[in-house]
Amino acid sequence: MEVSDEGNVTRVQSLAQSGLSRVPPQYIQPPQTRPVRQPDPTQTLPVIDLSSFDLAAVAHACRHWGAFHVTNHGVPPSLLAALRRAALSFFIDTPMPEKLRYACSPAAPASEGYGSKMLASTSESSSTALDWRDYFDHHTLPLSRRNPLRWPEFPPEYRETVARYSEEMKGLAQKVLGVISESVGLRASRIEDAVGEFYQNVTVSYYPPCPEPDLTLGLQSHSDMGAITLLIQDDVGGLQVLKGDTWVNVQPLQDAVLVLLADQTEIITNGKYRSCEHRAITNPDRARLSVATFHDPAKTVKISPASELINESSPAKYRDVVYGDYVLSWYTKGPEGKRNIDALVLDS
Ligand SMILES: O=C(O)CCC(=O)C(=O)O
Repeated sequence: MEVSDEGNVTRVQSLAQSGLSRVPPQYIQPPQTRPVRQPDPTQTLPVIDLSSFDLAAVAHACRHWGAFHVTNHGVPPSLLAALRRAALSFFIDTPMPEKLRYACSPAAPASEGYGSKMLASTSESSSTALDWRDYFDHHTLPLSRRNPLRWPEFPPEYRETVARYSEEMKGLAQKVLGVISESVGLRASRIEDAVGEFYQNVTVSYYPPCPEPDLTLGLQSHSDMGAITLLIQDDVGGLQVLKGDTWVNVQPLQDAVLVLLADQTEIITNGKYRSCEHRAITNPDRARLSVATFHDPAKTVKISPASELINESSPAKYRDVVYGDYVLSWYTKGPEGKRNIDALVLDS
C-alpha cells in the first residue's frame, strides 16, 4: 500500500482514499479512549427555542450538559447550507496540489489553513494518537486577523460565504451569551463584557470514512478553550458529548445550531455552568463534515469568576487566568478531556 505524505503531513483523506483496510498504528487510540459505539440511547441533547426566551430551560441545559441545540436562531438556513456546500467542495472537488497551497504550518498551533492533526504530540501530552480528520481553519475576527486571500478561491462564492457566516455567528454568539448570562443571574452583557472583543475562528472538520472506527477517534476528547462554540454539521452524525461519565451521541438536527459552552464561560460563571467535554467518532461508510465557530477572548484578557456570583457560601472556585497563558498550557499539555481547566480549580 502506498500512503501519500504531502509536505510531511499525512492527509487523512489521502489515507482513506488509498483503500487501506487497517488504520496505521499512529491513529490507534489506547483502549481507554476508544469510542463507545452505542452510548446511552435514552439521552438526547436539549433543544432551546431562542424565540421563547425560556431561561429555566437554558439554565438546565447549561448546568447538566454544557451544550444544547438552538432553533429559531435567526441565521438563514440557506446560509448554513451554502457554507456546508462550499466547505465540502474544498475537500472533495479540489485536487490535492491545490489544497496544499493552503496548508497550515504543522509546527505552529492553531495556524490558519488546511491541516491534519489537532496537536503536535509533546513530551507532556500522553495522548499521542492522531485524529482521523483533516480540517481548514479560518481566522475571521477581529477584522485585523482576517485575510480572505488565505482561504480557498473555489468555489467562487467560498470567501464571501465564510465572511457572511462569520458575521452571523458573531451575532448569534452575542445573543446566546446574553441568554446564558441572564439564566445564571447576571446582567445580559456580563459574560460578553468579561470576554471582550471576540477572537473568532471558523474551523471546518472533514472526517473521511475510517476502516477501523472502533480503534480510532475523529477528534480526541476535549472542551473548547474560549467562551462559546457554535457548531453546524451534516446529517451523518459522529459528535459525542460527555454527560456525567456517559458519552451521548448528538443526533444532527436540521437547521439547528449546536452551542458548546467553553472553558472561559465555566470560569466566569464560577463553575455554575460547566464547559462541555466532547469528541468525534468516525464510521466506515460515510465522510462527515462539521463547522465549529470558536469565540475566544484576546490573549491579553484576564478571566476571573464574576464577583456577583461569589459570596461566603459560594467562594471563587477558579484561579484568575490570562487567556494567552491558558492557550499556551492547552497546546503544551494537550486537552485530554478537561485537564487544563481542572488545573485552575482552587482547593475548597
Ligand atoms: O466535528 C465535530 O462535531 C466536533 C468538532 C470540534 O469539536 C472542534 O472542532 O473542536
